[in-house]
Amino acid sequence: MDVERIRADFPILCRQIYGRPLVYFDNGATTQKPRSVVDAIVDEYYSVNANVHRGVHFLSQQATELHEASRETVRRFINAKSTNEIIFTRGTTESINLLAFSFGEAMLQSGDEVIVSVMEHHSNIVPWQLLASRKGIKIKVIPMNDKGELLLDQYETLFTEKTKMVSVAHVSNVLGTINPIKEMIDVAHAHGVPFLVDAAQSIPHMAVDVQNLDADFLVFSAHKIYGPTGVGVLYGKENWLEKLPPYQGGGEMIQHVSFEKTIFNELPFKFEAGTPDYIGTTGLAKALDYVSLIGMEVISAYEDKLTKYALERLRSIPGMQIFGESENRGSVISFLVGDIHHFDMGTLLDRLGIAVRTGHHCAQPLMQRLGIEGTVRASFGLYNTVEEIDALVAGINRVRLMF
Ligand code: 7TS
Repeated sequence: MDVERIRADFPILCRQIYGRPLVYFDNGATTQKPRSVVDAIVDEYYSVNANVHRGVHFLSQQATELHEASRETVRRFINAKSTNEIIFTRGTTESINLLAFSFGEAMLQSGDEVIVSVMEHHSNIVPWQLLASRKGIKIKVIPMNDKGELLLDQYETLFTEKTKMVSVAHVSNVLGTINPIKEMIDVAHAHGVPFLVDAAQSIPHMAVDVQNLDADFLVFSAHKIYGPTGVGVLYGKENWLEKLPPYQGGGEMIQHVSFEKTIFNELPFKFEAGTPDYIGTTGLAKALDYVSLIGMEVISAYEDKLTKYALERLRSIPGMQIFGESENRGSVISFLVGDIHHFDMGTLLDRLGIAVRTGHHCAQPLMQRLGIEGTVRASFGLYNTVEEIDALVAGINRVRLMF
């Protein structure tokens, strides 16, 4: 992988921050965008823009074709069986809310149980809690060991005849743990329970195949995979989505409306009320084209090398404590150094042009489990380099000497 050529595709990487070259290590929060994505968005606004699905006129048809071609690009990227299984949303959070609402309405009754894990992002906790307060369901939590690995034997014991859904992150946004999601899906299916994969932190870093995983539902955000903000995906097996009621009402999701009765549209439109972000979906498709051209396996291998190097270098820093020591891990590294507050570390690294995230990373229950308030988090993307990791290590050492 020619990382310098890749970097040249991302104009923002040329920026100087406080007179130093930007080192962008906040990819877990959002990624930077290649020129091809931004250009596609600008081009569509300048030359194609019209509302989709409703117009007989030329531009509307062209915009609709682009929008539906993007759905096909997403289908191919995650190897779904049909474009009917690809619902466009605003992002991971909306995808999970959509499913929790819709699945909850149709399938759950008071006393039913949903299983999540201790390392979930708030977006995969709070929608189920809202459902819990509305429907009286119970949330059960898969615990982990001190290395940040889920305890699979305990997971198995959580199932009862009341279990109706399992919803777990593929990769932890704090620990970097890659959960054995395929194995976990098999266990859920053995109990006749569907499984939702939160792929927000896996989709940018590895090949994800919904048929191979046999995932019932899978969600992700475009902005974490070099695409635009405001767009995301809910994948669902067609036989599940057929059974579920709409999430929101409005245009696009209906076939016919009278004041007596409304007939809902077919999949996937049943779940897409209102004007979709059809320009955003073009941006998402361009981003998927971009990473596909490099190859997800190539990206995975490169980031793996980078992460191993970073872990080795970081571990050599006196007082370094890394949270998440799973064997199977992605390119997210959370740490604390001595008793330096994560916020101080982040602020001082920023002065050196290094962008890291600090805080609880929207995973407060996990922070509780770890017995800390927050961490510093460096998360890598395909354009990061070994030299940037050296700059991070030098930066941390500099901050360390100041305290
Ligand atoms: N699930 C996981 C595992 C995530 O990491 C995130 C965002 C979400 C869900 C929500 O995604 P959204 O696009 O709907 O916001 N994670 C982070 C993060 O780690 N720092 O900022 C956002």
